[in-house]
Amino acid sequence: MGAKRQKNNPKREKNNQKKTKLLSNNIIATAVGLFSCIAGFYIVYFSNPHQNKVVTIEDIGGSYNITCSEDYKEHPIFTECTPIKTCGRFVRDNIVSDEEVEQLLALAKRGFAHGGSDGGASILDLHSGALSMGERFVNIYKFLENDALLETFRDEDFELYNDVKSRVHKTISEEFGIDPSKLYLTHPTFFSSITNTSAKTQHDEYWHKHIDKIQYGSFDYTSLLYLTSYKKDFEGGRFIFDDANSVIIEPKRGRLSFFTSGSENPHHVEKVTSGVRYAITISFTCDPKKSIKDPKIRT
Ligand SMILES: O=C(O)CCC(=O)C(=O)O
Repeated sequence: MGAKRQKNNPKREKNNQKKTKLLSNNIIATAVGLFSCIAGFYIVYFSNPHQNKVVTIEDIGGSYNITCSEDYKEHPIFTECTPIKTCGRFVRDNIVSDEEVEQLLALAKRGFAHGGSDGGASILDLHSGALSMGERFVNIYKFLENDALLETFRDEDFELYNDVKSRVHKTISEEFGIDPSKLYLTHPTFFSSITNTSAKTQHDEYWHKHIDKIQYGSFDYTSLLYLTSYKKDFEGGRFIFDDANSVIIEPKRGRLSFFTSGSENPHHVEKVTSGVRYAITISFTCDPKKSIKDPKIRT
């Protein structure tokens, strides 16, 4: 009966026709969307041999070479050092001992105890003295009284820090075939501490994809020495190279990762979801004008 009434009502019939047209348009759009998703899935599936699998740098042998980007050509070139022909990524787990990691971690914790960012990502730079504090930075060498400074930073800690830096310098020089006297420590080289506290300023937003050569200018070789371990001391916070295979480095105590700093190595750090992630970023340049000196306690 209802059907008959509808048949006799031209306005309603027109509405029904409109609805049917809309419905068939929606079905076509859904089908096209579904097809694109399936096609997209197959393209990714077949072009990425590591699909559905976390590819850690260990899976691919701890190191590999990649083609250098053009970034370095926008800066002075030092033929014996600048990464023009040889670029790559490495991980080494045997550069520092467990005891040395503990000593560096204790040093970092004592330093950060005097400040710390309100937004969860803090830095402590022993070279310049920069320490995150609230939403800004202070110079810890000016901020602390002499006694507090000497209690926080002991001579033996600075000796170890400089010694570890020299070992990292030697390792990078050897792996990339650079004369060590042509490779220099550069700014910024710093301890970092990351928690899951929400970011308050741009400085706290460590998780964006970036390229060190573009972000910092002076960097030619970046290294990271991890002082705490993924899954043991913190969750999240893995280091990810943002290219086709998204190769992942899982931080662990004493693990050194190093790589050329240009666009061949775009990367980001996942958000830390719990615990505290401590690391040291140790940066090297081929430009002697951009070199920095080893830190000294400045009382
Ligand atoms: O701490 C890390 O693993 C990387 C940090 C980083 O990407 C940076 O400081 O530019």
